[in-house]
Amino acid sequence: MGYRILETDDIPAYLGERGHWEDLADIRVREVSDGNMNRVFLASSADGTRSLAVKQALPWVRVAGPSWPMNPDRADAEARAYEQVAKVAPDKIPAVHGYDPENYALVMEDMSDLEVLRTLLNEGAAYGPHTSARIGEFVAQFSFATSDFGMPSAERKALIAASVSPELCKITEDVVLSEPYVEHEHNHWHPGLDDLAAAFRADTRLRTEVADLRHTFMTSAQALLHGDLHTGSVMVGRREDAPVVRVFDPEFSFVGPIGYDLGLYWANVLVSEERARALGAPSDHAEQLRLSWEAFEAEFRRLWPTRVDTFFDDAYLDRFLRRVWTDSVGYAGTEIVRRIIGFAHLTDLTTLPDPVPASRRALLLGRELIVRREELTDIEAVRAVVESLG
Ligand code: SR1
Ligand code: MG
Repeated sequence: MGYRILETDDIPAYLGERGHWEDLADIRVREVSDGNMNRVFLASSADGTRSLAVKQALPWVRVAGPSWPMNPDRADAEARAYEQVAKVAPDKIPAVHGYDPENYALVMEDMSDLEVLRTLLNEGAAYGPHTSARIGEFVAQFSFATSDFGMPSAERKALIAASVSPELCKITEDVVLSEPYVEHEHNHWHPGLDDLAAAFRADTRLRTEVADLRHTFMTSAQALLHGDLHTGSVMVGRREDAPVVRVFDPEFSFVGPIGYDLGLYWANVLVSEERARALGAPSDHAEQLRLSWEAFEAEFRRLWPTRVDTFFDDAYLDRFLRRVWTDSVGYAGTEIVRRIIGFAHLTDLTTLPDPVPASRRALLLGRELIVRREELTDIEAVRAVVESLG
């Protein structure tokens, strides 16, 4: 790919060259790469008063290595998503100090005073009253602004064209929206799930419903998405004694169905609930779908009077939100299933003393959400499915 792949020792000079750091003698760097795809470095001054994060996309999937090449222009998608969110919800993303498209590197706010939501949940923390509401608002603000309701038609068409992200979308179309339902070398699962994995591959009704969700993902250009909004893409904490929620890592961003973002969050919430249940830990997890949906809907409705095209009337808003709800339920199901029998699993389940009972419940829940999404028309209906799992 002919660009400079940064190592820890390169970061001081790199930050100096890019004008982000002057005193290069006073800089400490450590690599904190954690996700599946990229490298992240933290640079800080010796007294800790200054710090920055540098994130670089590699020309392959980080956890797989060069055997799984991947276009680093996913960093362009990430920078573009941050640019759009910064216009409408700057308090919900890290500050971006600069993007270097030649080296696919972002220089951003250091968020190491915050914690990854998944990490906290795995340690037994509650969500608290703010996190899911902020996520719902985030999805509403970002999606409204980049939809045909928030953006003039010509500008929207330009955004759609600029945001086409074939390789990253193909990952999702494969690892989330097809591979778990067929034989594929990427798939793996706990031997205690052999029967369910086989049953899912043989389940023609399930396959057709996943095909429908996959086609919607491929064709429904509703709004610019985060594209991978799981609990590992959210950081939480407190600053100046106020709760802070930051969504990060939008490299899978593209113009797609809004329900994909909400659904991914819901899936990860529901899996975290299964972890808490398996450990017998009291939790507020069961409240989180409601909190996120109510905040999403309230914010979308609050923005509606500002829409740029008033041919879309109030009755259409109701219809549109119902469609987003139904898509969200379905995509939540696909995200749960792929995280248990597909390529990339969740530590929520894999670190349980016995992952099998919770994984079985989650798989069955995922299937119900996919195949019954049209009839699960409200929170109570989804909760009834969760509680019916026994
Ligand atoms: C090959 S990438 C597998 C998963 O990691 C990313 O975080 C996305 O969730 C993707 O589906
Ligand atoms: Mg990620």
